[in-house]
Amino acid sequence: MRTPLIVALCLASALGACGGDDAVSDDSNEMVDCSLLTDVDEFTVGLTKPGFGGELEFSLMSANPAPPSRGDNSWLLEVRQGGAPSDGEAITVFPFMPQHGHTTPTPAVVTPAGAPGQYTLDPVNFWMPGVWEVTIDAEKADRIDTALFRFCIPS
Ligand SMILES: [Cu+2]
Repeated sequence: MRTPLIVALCLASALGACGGDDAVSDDSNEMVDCSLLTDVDEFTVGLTKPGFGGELEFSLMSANPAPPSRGDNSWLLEVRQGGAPSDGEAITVFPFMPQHGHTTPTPAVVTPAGAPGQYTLDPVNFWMPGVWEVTIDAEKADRIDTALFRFCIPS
C-alpha cells in the first residue's frame, strides 16, 4: 500500500498543505539560487529581530557555519528584555520549510551559553537547500515572545 500513500503526500505537497516530516528525497538535491531572493535574512553578527509581542529582542551573536548552511548549524542567541540580557528563558526552536511544509527531524538542543542572556542552539538542522524559517520562542514566568529568522540555504 505504499504507492497510494506517496501519491497522497505529493498531492498534499502540491496544494501546499503537506504538514508531514517526510523527507522527499527527490527534492533534496534541487538547486536553489539564493541570490535571486530578496525576502530572506542576510546573516550578520548581531542580526536582531524584535519579538512579535514587543517584549523581547533576539540577536544572533554567532553562527557556525556562517552564513547558515545545509546540515547542522550551531547558533549563539542573545535574548534581551528592555535592553538587558535575559537569563532563565525557556527557549524553543522550530525550523520549518514553508515551500514544502516540513520541519526537521533533528531537534535543536538549547543550553545557557555562560554569558548573560545568551543561549547555544545546537544543532539547528537544515537538511535540504531552500528557504527555512526558524521560529524561536522565549518563555519566562507568564510571558512569552517569538521571533522569526528566515534564511536561504544554498545547495
Ligand atoms: Cu524541503
